[in-house]
Amino acid sequence: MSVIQTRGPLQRVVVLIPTYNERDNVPLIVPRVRAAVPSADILVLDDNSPDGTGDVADALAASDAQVHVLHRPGKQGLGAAYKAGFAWALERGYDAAVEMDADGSHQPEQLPTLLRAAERADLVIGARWVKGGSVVNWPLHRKALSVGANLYTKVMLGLPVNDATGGYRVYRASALRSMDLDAVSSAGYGFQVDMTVALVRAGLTAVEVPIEFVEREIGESKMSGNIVTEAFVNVGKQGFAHRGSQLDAWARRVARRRREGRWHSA
Ligand SMILES: Nc1nc2c(ncn2[C@@H]2O[C@H](COP(=O)(O)OP(=O)(O)O)[C@@H](O)[C@H]2O)c(=O)[nH]1
Ligand SMILES: [Mg+2]
Repeated sequence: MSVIQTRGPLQRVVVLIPTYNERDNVPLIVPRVRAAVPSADILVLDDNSPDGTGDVADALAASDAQVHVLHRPGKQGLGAAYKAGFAWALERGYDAAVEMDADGSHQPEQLPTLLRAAERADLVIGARWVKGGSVVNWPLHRKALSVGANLYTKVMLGLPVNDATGGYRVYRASALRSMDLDAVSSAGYGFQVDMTVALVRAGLTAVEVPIEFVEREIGESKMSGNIVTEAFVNVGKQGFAHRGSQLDAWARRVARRRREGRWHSA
């Protein structure tokens, strides 16, 4: 990681909350965010949820000028929703965009700590798999999947973070502007990994802050086999490309040293 510089406090923050069938969670999460960080705005990114989440969010927005809703035509995945949210935030001149699940897994009460950390980094990841981080109410198979996915990602991509799949994040707007967001292709959970890769490629810094992740109590997870497969295949492809280019660079170095050695001895 390069030298950590103070980047200054964040004045205008927007919390992006993607939703798909979260009608009972939205009225809980929105007031919690408003109470935890009263200055922050909220943008609910709803993919035309069949359960009417969009209407519930509209009702909240109608009574609070700091709550906004972006209605999208249909279910296009978490990544696509966030990319639309980033564009919305950048157009409106926010200093930072927060990623937060609607289901209460990412506790708004921990957001002030994440925002403070963002004064010294381009990206802050609320991390489960670091000292002080934890997961509440996850069955063993979900824990194993997450730990395994992070290990796989670390081995394949060599990223300088321990929870590359974590979805509770703060991005500084300046970072989003300098990242190649078009290169971020995953629609599902691989999106978080792709974003981390894009950030590191842009020469930016990430820090991790331990969080307590609480499994949802209401509604259903949208995690599916397809989403896991997409992430696995994409990380694998990028990993082979990354490790391949490292091998290539190493082979070139060896060849150069051999040539130079020959010249020196000639
Ligand atoms: N807009 C939108 N939100 C989604 C989509 N898929 C999942 N989400 C939201 O993303 C967040 C995390 O999803 P969740 O199902 O809780 O995944 P899990 O925590 O990994 O089990 C929740 O707020 C979901 O409502 C989608 O296709 N579009
Ligand atoms: Mg969840």
